[in-house]
Amino acid sequence: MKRLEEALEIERERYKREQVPEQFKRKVEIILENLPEQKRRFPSWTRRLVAAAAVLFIICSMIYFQVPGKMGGILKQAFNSLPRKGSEGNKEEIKKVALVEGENIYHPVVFTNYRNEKGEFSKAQVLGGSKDGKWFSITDFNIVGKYTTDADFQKPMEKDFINYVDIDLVKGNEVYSFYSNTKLIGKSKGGKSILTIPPANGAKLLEVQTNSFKADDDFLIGINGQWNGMPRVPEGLWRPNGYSVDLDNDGTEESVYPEMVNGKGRVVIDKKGDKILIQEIAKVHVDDTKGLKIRLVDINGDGNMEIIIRESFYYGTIVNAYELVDNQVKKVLQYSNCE
Ligand SMILES: [Ca+2]
Ligand SMILES: [Ca+2]
Repeated sequence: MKRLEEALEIERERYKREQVPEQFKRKVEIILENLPEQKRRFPSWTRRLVAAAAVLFIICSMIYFQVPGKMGGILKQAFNSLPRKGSEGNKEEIKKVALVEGENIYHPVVFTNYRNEKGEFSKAQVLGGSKDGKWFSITDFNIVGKYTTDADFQKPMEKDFINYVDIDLVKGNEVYSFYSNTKLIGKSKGGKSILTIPPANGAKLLEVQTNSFKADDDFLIGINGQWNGMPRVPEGLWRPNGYSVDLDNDGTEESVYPEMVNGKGRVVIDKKGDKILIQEIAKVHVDDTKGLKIRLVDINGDGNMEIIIRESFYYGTIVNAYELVDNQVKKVLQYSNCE
């Protein structure tokens, strides 16, 4: 740069000596005037580095703020989970990453039939979950906690101790959409898993506390997922606990109802007169609207509606979920706190 300046200075002297026309002199002056500014510029490699950093920053900003839906949620959660100075590890943060905006990858299914003293629903029982077309039971998961085995439960438990456990099926902070027999009631956020083992059958059962809410029904199914749990709306039949809806979306409505055959109670799917047995039930429940409940909800998000049957006895509750595939009924999830 300095050499160029000197060269121009020499040229300028030469112009003076040789009586160069005014317009050429002016050109030299302009070049010389602009020299200090040129000197201030960064070398080219620095400029490239700054430009590359700027482009990278813009791309990251776009991803962080503008990518819609799940991906945006994942990135935000991942960003939020970065260890912060002064925080004690990031175990809690990692757990949050597994949940994208209240959604657990195992899509837990819960039911509730318990009202608190204010008449509101504030806790729910876990029925199981599903992921990538597979059904999951509580027993498919590792459970980590203070009391997790039959033997543990023989030990004395502290007063007011709540047996929170760590299990991938329900991490806490899941948002559940609760459905009644014919509609979506609303959404409620659930807490961490609480493990119980009823002595009657030794089964591992999970309960979650939920934000309390009111409903004009007394048996609700909660799903954790973005899909519509009631893609087709069941219509009540004239008989108790009977509903009609196109369960498997094949264009034909199925009726689901309890009936008595040969002295035995059962729930059937009636496909225009062709009956498919779903489950045998207690005789007393056939005409009973309190002990028996039937709900039709898509609990795994495949567009087909599952049949959830609850039988309630003085000594406990049994809830089974069935799916209808190719006119075959298959039990997919179950809950029982009695024999
Ligand atoms: Ca159908
Ligand atoms: Ca389904």
